[in-house]
Amino acid sequence: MSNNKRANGKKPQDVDEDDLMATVQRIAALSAGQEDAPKPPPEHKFWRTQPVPQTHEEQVAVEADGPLEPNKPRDQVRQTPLPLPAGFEWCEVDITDENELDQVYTLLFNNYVEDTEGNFRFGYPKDLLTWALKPPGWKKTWHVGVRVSASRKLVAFISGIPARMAVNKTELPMVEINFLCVLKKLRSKRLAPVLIKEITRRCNLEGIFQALYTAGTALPGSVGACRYWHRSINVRKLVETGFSYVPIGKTFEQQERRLRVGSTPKLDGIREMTVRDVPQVKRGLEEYNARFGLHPHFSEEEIAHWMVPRKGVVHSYVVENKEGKITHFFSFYRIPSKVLNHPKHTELNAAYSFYYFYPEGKTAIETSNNLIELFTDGLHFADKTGHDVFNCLELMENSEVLDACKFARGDGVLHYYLYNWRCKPFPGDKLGVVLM
Ligand code: MYA
Repeated sequence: MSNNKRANGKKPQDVDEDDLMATVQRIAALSAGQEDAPKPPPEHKFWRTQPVPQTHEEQVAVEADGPLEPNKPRDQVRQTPLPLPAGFEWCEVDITDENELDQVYTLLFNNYVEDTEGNFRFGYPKDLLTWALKPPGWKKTWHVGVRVSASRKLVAFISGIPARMAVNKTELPMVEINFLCVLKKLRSKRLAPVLIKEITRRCNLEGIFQALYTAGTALPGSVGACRYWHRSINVRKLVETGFSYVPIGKTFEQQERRLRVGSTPKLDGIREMTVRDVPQVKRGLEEYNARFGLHPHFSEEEIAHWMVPRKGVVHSYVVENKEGKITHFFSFYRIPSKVLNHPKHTELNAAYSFYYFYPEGKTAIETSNNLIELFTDGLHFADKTGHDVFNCLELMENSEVLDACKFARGDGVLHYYLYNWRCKPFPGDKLGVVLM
């Protein structure tokens, strides 16, 4: 969601006037000597000390993949937590405890990622947090919080979960880092680097030296960047909240008609995935994902965790042919966003494209049509399960369906990063991994 919605509620005809005003103000500032040439790039006091390629040039020039720093034996890893400012202390958050889960939920609900205009903020529900933070092999030591010693209030959080990742066919045990969050009041005090160093230490202690993470922010070491695309479903709500607008020259009714989602699925026999489908879905994904430069390897246990439907969290569908073979698989997960300061709407229900596979056709067009059919049914199910918008990133083969399925280009870009692993950056269609 962050920075990725299309417009801030302006009618399109307002845009030119605003742009003109901004230009006039900029010229005035320039002539008054208040603003000069482009700002210098950020110094990255923290990131320049970390094992990530420092510049894009360095990254594209990589000749051989590999770690930037060697693994350390356990006894050479710092054994004690990093120091925190007086009055704060580390904690391991127990996600299985309803009260502690609630504290993480509340911290994120009030402080996590917002769009650039501050109209929407991700509101990860508790059942989604449980799903995202407790995959097979999860570790409590990787759910790291900072509390105020006196009040016990949770004021910062960072999490890691284990994953096996293939990078240009090299299989690596990694940690996926997510949900880095610092209370708004404690921002810009260099707490984020401390959280990152502490989770690095905890991962190193478990013998993990590589990480995968994504961020809306451009930082050193990006291995790929993908734009967000949005497929409106509940057009009225999206327009009313300012998430999208009616294009110039179109009426609201025309826009609504154009974006109406099919009331029945297209693919014969498409149904919800069940636990019995796990082995076939694992095989299908393994085969399909192999075409990407960066992709996960899921065990059966992980497929059961990540893909078997959980109401309101993750939705997965399969097509099984007459011989009992699963030929198609499609999944999406749900992240609602809090609508900030709106008189009528409080929540926007967004579906996010997750993993899929489908049969290749005899021609490129046939193949592309098969994928379009699959996404079309995905949109149908997203609508049936109450989602207002379907979002996807321009990765995997998603660009094949964007026009045909009436997606609109978002403002936001998501950057992918690898920690302590040197490789050339990937174009979007070579990225085969989705984080929450
Ligand atoms: S991405 C989601 C991030 N969360 C949010 O956007 C929520 C709202 N924002 C906040 O809570 C704060 O603004 C955060 C920064 C916490 C983001 N990833 O403490 P500071 C660098 C990495 O004064 P604050 C997600 O969860 C920044 O460039 N670094 O800043 C994945 C600067 O360093 P440098 C970031 O605003 C997280 C320094 O922090 C990010 O108060 C992956 C400033 O610190 C960011 N998203 O707090 C983490 N934002 O001076 C990396 C800012 O060098 C994991 N910064 O430019 C690395 C792998 C670790 C494990 C390795 C194991 C082997």
